[in-house]
Amino acid sequence: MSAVITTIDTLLVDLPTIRPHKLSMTTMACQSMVIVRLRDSDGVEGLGEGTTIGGLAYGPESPESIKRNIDTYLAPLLIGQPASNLNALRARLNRHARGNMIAKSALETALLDAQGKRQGLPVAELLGGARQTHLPVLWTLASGDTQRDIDEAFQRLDDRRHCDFKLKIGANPVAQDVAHVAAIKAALGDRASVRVDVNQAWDEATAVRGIAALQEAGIDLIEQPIPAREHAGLIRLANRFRVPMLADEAVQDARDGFELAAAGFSGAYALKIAKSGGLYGVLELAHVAQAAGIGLYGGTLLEGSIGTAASLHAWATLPELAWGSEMFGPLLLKDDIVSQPLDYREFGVALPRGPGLGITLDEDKLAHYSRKD
Ligand code: MUC
Ligand code: MG
Repeated sequence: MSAVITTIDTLLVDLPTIRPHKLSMTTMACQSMVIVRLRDSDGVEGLGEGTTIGGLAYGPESPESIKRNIDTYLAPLLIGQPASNLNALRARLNRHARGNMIAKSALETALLDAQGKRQGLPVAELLGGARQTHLPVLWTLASGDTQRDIDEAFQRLDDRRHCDFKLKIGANPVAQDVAHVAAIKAALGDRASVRVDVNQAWDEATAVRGIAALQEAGIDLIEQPIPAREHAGLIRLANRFRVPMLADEAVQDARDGFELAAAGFSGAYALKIAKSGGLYGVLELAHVAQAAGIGLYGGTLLEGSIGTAASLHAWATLPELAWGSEMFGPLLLKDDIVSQPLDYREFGVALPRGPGLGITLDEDKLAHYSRKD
């Protein structure tokens, strides 16, 4: 008889960051993640992670709402169902629960991990097979201090850890942000690609001024300069400047990706399993982007090792990520809850091996960092 889903437990885990991480809408000192442990009637356990940035600063789901909505609404839809028909389970969740993409992503990750373990296959193989096993990873400079960011960048270049850098801007007046970015780019020169993420902080007129100066300073990519829903404005900016635009908050799923491309956007899309409700949804978006000639970028909501591994299994199935990836979440955290950390080297990260996600929990660390409410 095929296995059914028997229990789904969720835990809130708070891990401190190695330094303050400053974005336009929040400064993080710790990352909070919801860890999902799903068990099936054949004894197989699947792990998942649902993580966002800064409570409600990034989007409508908070760590606490993700946990509560899984416990109250989503887990009961899955308990007792056959564990291996992922398409049917995904349709069931989407039919009975709107939105809650991060929570759905955490559950889908756990279902895929369990299915991979059951079949003795890595998640990338369940998704058709890996086309790359070492993925490029950039680093985000976001200490809030120009000299500290420059020192951090040189350290990572010297360690052969990262050679592309993303700068978080938008919290300060545009002239101050531009001076900060230009100083970092001037210090790094041709040794590194420097990009910026404005996280929706500018209006279009400010974006025109800011992007003109950033293009002049040699910046390679401008991420989400204006609010997510201003698709027409993003298209105007993409047409106006030589430096490409990266749509992040503007594209959640395949439908957004289709609409933006059909309306004339050129540039790149940031893929995030959390935005698209899981690995299947994010690959649908990737395939729409590929059909429209839009570049791909493997994005993160600063997940820990479980969410990062899940994303890597999805990105590995794609032929090419024109803009690489930012799957550095675990490196921003002081500690980890897995027994074997991801293998970061040579400016990238290795796709984990082994069945499922290829990740094992460190139960002591998990207990230590779990929120005790
Ligand atoms: C975002 O908006 O891209 C990715 C890297 C980082 O530092 O923040 C995230 C979120
Ligand atoms: Mg972004």
